[in-house]
Amino acid sequence: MNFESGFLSRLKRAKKVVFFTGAGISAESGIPTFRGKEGIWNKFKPEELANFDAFIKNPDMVWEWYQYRRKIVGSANPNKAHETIVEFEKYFEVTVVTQNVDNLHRRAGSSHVYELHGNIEKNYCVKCRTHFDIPFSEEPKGVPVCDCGGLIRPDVVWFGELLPHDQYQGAEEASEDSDVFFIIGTSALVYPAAYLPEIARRAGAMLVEVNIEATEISDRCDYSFYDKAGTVLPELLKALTSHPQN
Ligand code: BV8
Ligand code: ZN
Repeated sequence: MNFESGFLSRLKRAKKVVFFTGAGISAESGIPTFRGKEGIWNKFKPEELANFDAFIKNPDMVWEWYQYRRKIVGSANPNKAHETIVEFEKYFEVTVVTQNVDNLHRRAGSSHVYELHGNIEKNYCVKCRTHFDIPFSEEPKGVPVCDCGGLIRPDVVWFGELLPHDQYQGAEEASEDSDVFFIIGTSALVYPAAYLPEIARRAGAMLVEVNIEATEISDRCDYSFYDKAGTVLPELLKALTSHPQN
């Protein structure tokens, strides 16, 4: 993959780089995306599952869906895209802002990660809000109940729920402050996360998309690289570090 010299020189002059990521960055780790051909939304409808009413109406079904996804996440590993983002920390001040709940950026070793939509490996009681961050065994099936009688739910942000204030605020500040804002593996359809690229652009950041296809956000990006994140990012790092002088 060849990178335009204008792009490379602007990236080399950058200090602060944000990587805004979505499910596509974890696709090469074997975790299905939401809206792709093999996306999990094809089999299930988000309104049926990723919202509080669905959970209250059918807690066992929603709990089992998350147990199924936790199993996939548990056997997945960070891929070259996650690992290259960690390498970028040697050359830039890097902030990761992820919509993913799979914990792969942290497991890869990224130092600054904002998790906008929570973390599938964490749970809390809907009544007393006690946290249960240990994995629940697969048996007995069905939603676990807290000692206080409350249902235990995954610590993820469902549709219609507010994002964790500290995470969104931190992500917003990092976006406003960024010189380069990478948009990796996201359809950029889910708000308010999808506002962040616009916030970065307005603040003068260079927007760089990495996706296997064009998205909602493509025409607002300065550069788009259409290939897998696990291919583009390592090649970009190689291009950056093999001609340090120019
Ligand atoms: C809220 C966690 C306040 C749970 C998820 C405006 C403002 C505020 C809210 C809204 C608004 N407009 C609409 C809303 C409502 C809603 C929303 O955005 N709806 C959308 C669908 C229109 N937002 C909310 O409800 C948010 N809450 O704002 O509260 C409020 C309250 C009430 C009323 C108003 C406001 C909460 C949103 C969070 C929902 N939680 N998940 C769980 O995971 O189970 S959303 C889910 O979508 C995931 O978090 C996921 O990360 C996110 C985004 O999806 P993507 O990551 O982009 O994944 P996708 O499959 O779509 O795309 C993958 C991409 O990768 C593709 O482009 C593909 O081409 C690419 N790709 C594939 N392979 C590769 C690749 N790229 C590179 N390399 C590869 N190998
Ligand atoms: Zn409780």
